[in-house]
Amino acid sequence: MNAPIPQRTIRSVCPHDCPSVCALDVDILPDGTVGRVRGAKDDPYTAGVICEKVARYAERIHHPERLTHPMRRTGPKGAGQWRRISWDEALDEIAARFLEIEEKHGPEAIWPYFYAGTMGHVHRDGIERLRAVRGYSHQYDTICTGLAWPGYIAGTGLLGGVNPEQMAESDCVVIWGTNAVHTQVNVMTHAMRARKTRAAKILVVDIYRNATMEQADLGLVLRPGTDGALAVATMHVLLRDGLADRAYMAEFTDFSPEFEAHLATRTPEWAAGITGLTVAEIETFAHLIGKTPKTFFRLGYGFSRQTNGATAMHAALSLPAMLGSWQHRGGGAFHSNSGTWNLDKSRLEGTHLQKGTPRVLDMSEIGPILTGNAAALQNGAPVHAMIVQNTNPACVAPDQALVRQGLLRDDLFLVVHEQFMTETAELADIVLPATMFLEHNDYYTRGGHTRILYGPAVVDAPGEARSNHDVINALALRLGSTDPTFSTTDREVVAETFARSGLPTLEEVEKTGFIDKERPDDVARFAKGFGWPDGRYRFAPDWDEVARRKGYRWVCDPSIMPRFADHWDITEKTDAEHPFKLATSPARAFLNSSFNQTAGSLKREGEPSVFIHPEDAARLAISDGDAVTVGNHRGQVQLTARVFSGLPTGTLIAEGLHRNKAHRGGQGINMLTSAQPAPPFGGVPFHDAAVWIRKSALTQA
Ligand SMILES: Nc1nc2c(c(=O)[nH]1)N[C@H]1C(S)=C(S)[C@@H](COP(=O)(O)OP(=O)(O)OC[C@H]3O[C@@H](n4cnc5c(=O)[nH]c(N)nc54)[C@H](O)[C@@H]3O)O[C@H]1N2
Ligand SMILES: Nc1nc2c(c(=O)[nH]1)N[C@H]1C(S)=C(S)[C@@H](COP(=O)(O)OP(=O)(O)OC[C@H]3O[C@@H](n4cnc5c(=O)[nH]c(N)nc54)[C@H](O)[C@@H]3O)O[C@H]1N2
Ligand code: SF4
Ligand SMILES: [Mo]
Repeated sequence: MNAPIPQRTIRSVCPHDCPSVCALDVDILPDGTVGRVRGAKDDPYTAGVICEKVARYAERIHHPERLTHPMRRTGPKGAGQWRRISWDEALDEIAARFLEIEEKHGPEAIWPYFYAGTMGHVHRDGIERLRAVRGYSHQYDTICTGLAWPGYIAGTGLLGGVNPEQMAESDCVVIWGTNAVHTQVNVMTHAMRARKTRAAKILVVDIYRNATMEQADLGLVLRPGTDGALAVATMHVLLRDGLADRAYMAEFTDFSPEFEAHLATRTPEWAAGITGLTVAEIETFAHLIGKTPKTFFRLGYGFSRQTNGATAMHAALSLPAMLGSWQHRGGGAFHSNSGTWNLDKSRLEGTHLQKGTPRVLDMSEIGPILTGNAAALQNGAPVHAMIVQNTNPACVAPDQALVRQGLLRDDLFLVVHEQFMTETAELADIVLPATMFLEHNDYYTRGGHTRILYGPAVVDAPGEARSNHDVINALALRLGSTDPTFSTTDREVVAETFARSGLPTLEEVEKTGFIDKERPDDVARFAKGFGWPDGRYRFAPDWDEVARRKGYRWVCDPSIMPRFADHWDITEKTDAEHPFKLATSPARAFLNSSFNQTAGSLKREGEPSVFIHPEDAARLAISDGDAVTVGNHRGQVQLTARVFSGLPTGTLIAEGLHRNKAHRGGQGINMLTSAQPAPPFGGVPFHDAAVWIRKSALTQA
């Protein structure tokens, strides 16, 4: 008998789409399987803490429903009838069909589609090489960051902020529109340190009393989509009560008499009418942040998932500029550091291979695109084939009815490379099994912090699962490309990207697992000026310049944008038929649609449900636990009512992306959300849907 291999612990990185990007210590058991997963104690941001869903990763990586071999559908689309095929058979058919479609309809009829199932750059972005070398349609990445990022850049000129570890040195941490306890638990670690060591106050701004607000000293629960009003009324109070830092504004911002006159009209009384907050709440908030120099604004994605989300982000970000919070250690703002990496990914993404200048299709408009919406298709030809990696649009994309209808088209050849039989994979012609992060090599940038981390392959992939990189290589070779990039290993691409970007060698990085890209503190807090030619923060954004710099494209008439930081009243309106606003806030134990098939997560989340205020429930004769239907002109969804006083009347909250089939009736929450690109540059208002709610009929399928 062979001597058993001793258990070992390896350093890795959480690959999921979460700003924390935790450094992990993973136990590899003697039989080569994954045991316990812990947060690395010696990583200053992770600090030994990870979320419960990843702590239970063994459940996910060794899940009995992992896909293990390629399959071809044998029945009608979506019927669930499959035949196991070999990789050669699968790749041959895909290549043949792609070539046939290129020939008949042109390369733009093929649309590779991906998102951030893994945040490893090689296995996430490497699909761009295939797109480039064949001249396939491009993807406009809007689904997550399309509203938040432009809103932030409009103010600072750069997507970066103060090292979030400095929250621990703050006297007041404002957690705005992020349910950090659910979505990036490490924010709480550093905020709580400030409370413990400095008696710092924790303020939370959200649309319901979520798990993060439960931990706050002051919680502001406002109506969805009204954050801009809170922000400008707060600025009104700061100016009125002598709490604005006029010297800072004179040196570092474009503050002007016109902006001051504009704010004079944005009274707390005006904002109270819009936000549903009281004047006293707005004034308390203004006084607390106004009298605390070390105030740290942790701005999340949640409040940007409103139709006016870009302007709301800009308005909230304008508070630290008026207060001069950026001047003080422990003060300032942070949303994402994704604008600070300066990596050369030209080989990884195959920029050198680009053939022609194909159209760029908006990923969030996948429903309208696949159902022939001419504007969404940019008046071009229909899409006839897709290869999908790292995303599950049939669950996560807006206007699910259209997404499903489109993916079911008989004249769409759909290839889905997945770890699980997701809603999207169920509709495929060919399904390919994918590896997980501990089964391939990749590097990861930490949007919510300052490090680049490396995660090596340490366990065997199940069955015949192959990595994204290997599948793209194999396909490109079959399609006739001879470029050496398609003969590389994932490790080689990591090493090459580090080298091109002037980073330490991969061998060097492997010793610790990370590279620290922390910028000098004065740079991070814009002490030498903001990212505009005049170095001034912009209360009056130049959205055109934002678009030019970042390659965004306008989806509205630029002249309709508010001139200054403001509340922009363009969210979806309630009416007699749709008297409620629904937000689809994140669940704690799911990550988008990932983990919604693991036992521990399912146990915690229970059945798909919706929070409703007791007064609304009473009026509609809805009791806690009742089956309810929520609907609008886009579709209907079955949920279970949870009567809860922690949200405003007229607001509904459904947490999480449960599996579509977990809902009675089989339709997921995105039946209700809109795929209409939100101004100025696109993006999805996931938390902004006008709906009705009623008790479901008693007869349930
Ligand atoms: N457990 C878990 N973790 C996750 C995810 C998950 O689904 N589950 N998703 C991951 C991904 S991809 C991302 S991008 C991040 C996102 O993480 P966050 O930055 O936290 O953003 P959201 O998840 O959209 O929503 C955060 C909060 O915004 C609130 N909100 C909605 N509308 C408004 C509004 O108008 N104003 C205010 N003030 N608040 C509002 C919601 O109720 C919610 O509590 O989290 C990542 N981490
Ligand atoms: N209603 C509503 N909808 C939302 C949101 C919301 O708040 N409300 N949030 C939105 C946001 S912020 C985002 S970012 C999107 C995200 O949506 P998605 O990017 O679709 O995220 P996930 O649902 O986690 O799906 C990722 C998929 O990738 C697969 N995967 C993971 N790693 C790999 C890999 O290495 N290779 C391959 N081939 N596959 C892999 C996983 O199994 C999973 O099925 O969802 C959006 N949808
Ligand atoms: S999902 Fe987020 S909090 Fe959880 S381990 Fe991954 S990076 Fe950390
Ligand atoms: Mo996201």
